[in-house]
This record gives sequence, structure tokens and C-alpha cells, in this order.
Amino acid sequence: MPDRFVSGFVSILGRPNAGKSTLLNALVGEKVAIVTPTPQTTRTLIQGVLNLDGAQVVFLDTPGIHQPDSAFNRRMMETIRAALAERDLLIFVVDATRRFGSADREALQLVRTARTPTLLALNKIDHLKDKSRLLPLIEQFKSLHEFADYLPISALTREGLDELRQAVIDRLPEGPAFFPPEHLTDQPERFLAAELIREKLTLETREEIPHALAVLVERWEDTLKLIHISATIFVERDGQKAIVIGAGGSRLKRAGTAARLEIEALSGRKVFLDLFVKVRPRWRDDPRMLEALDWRSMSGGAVAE
Ligand SMILES: Nc1nc2c(ncn2[C@@H]2O[C@H](COP(=O)(O)OP(=O)(O)O)[C@@H](O)[C@H]2O)c(=O)[nH]1
Ligand SMILES: [Mg+2]
Repeated sequence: MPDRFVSGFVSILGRPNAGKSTLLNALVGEKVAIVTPTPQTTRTLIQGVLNLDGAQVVFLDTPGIHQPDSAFNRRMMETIRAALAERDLLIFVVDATRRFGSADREALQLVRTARTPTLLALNKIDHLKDKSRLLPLIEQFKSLHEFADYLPISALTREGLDELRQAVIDRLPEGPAFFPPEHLTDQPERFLAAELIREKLTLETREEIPHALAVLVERWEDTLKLIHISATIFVERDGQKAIVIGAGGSRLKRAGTAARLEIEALSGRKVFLDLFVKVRPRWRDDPRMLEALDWRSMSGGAVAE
């Protein structure tokens, strides 16, 4: 037994698509956050808990730092600010295959306001052909902020993750476990199901559609053997509805099957999944809709007519 137990809260931050959610899943060893190639897939704070012999780390995945252009995006930015407060440590994730730009500078500026020790995780090194590009990139970030450490990683192949995990644990204070060991995330099952449906639809559609997609679970009937789930998929325009449904319903069917299989694996039960598509113009500026989509506000269900 280790003589010392450490615990703490660690937020994962960075620009859209840097690989934050992939990193969270890799760190905790389970899929708690959905991942797609589309920026702004993560819309809320996603908790994932890592339990080790001598440590418990509560990670928090966040939406990508971006310029907000709707009430929904402003809410996402508030969410990020909330994830900066009262943390023991931050992990700032950057896509090391991309050039440093002004958006990196702005994202970093936000993180600096927290005055919390921050690890720089240089992600996607599996995709970096010329490894000598890492050093100048590190220098660039170093010139703007004194990070606690600089760690090249691949969230996808898990290269460098042992070192990152160790770097986190080394910086956590002594303290008790906050959650029982079986607690992996604070997300309710029905929210996770809605997220998985949104992930599969996002993977099936392209361009602007994913940003107009929202999924709400309206009904969840649990029997010993079977879960019956009815979910509504919201889009903003008729054309988007047609795209989501696909020719003869093919796209909706494919996404639904893929989501159902993952929900079944997660719950260990057979799932019966009903999906409906509704047009809700400008939902991203509708406060009632934003409340309903945020499970932490606990008012789901009331907006689907
Ligand atoms: N090659 C490579 N791709 C990655 C890595 N980490 C994430 N990705 C991909 O980058 C995209 C965005 O990942 P995601 O975790 O959703 O990024 P987030 O927006 O920061 O949460 C997805 O297509 C991931 O598969 C990595 O280490 N290497
Ligand atoms: Mg994400």
C-alpha cells in the first residue's frame, strides 16, 4: 500500500478539436465523453474519475475555447470559466500538428487568468511526421506562459499517457477519495444515451448540421431485461431534418443502430430505441431549450411540445 493518498480536481482545456475528450476517455479508460472530428462536439462539462492505488483524480472535460456567436456558445464559454475555478491543476491540450496561431494565444490567455498550475499536453504526436517541430512549439508556448511541465502525448495511441498521469499525480495534494471507486462519471444514463445518439448523428452528417443538432431523451422505461428509450433529435431547418433522416430513413437508421449498440454495451441490457426528428428554428438562442439540454439544470423534457 502506498503510504500517501492524493486526490484532486483537474480540468482539461484547449481549443476545439485538440483532442480533449479523447484524452479524458484514455485517462479514465472508459468512454465518458463523445468524440468526433467536428469542432464543438463537447457542449458541457464531462466528469471522468480515475482511481489508482494511491490516488483519485477527478478530471473535467470542457467545450473548446472559441469566440461565441450565439446564446448557446456564450453558455459554453461560461461553462469553461466554471471549469477554471477551484482546480488543483489544469491540462492545456494543443494539437501539436498545427501551427501556433492567434487563437492559441487567446485560449491561453483565458487559462492564465485561473492562476493554477498548468501542464501543457502536446497532443497528436502520432500524426506528427517531423518530431523536431515539437521543440519550437514548446518554446512558443513557454514564451507566453510558464507551464508546470511540457508533455508530448498521443491521446489516440496512448503514447506519453503514463508520464502525463504521473505528472498529474505528482502535483496533487494529499487528501481523501471524493467518490466511491465505482463512480466513473456524474452524467445520468439518459444524458449519456442522448450524447451517444448525437455522436453517431454527427459522424453521419457533415458541415454545419452537427452544430444545429440537439438530442433530448423524452422517455426512459427501464425493465429488468429491456430499456425503452424515446429521444427527440432537434434541428433548426427543414433541410437539416431531411439530411438527418436520409434517403428512406437510412441515415437515421444507421445512427440509431450504432447508438443503440453502445447504449446496450454500457447498460448491459437490450435497448429499444425510438427516434423522432423535430425542427426548432434558432434553438441555440432559446433559453428554455438550453435549460432543457443541460442535465445539471434538471428541467429536461418540457420543450418537446
Ligand atoms: N491522430 C490523432 N488524432 C487524435 C488524437 N486525439 C484526438 N484525435 C482526433 O481529433 C478529433 C477531435 O478529438 P476530440 O477528442 O473530440 O477533441 P476535442 O474537441 O478537443 O474534445 C477526433 O477526430 C479524434 O479522433 C491523437 O492523439 N492523434
Ligand atoms: Mg470534446
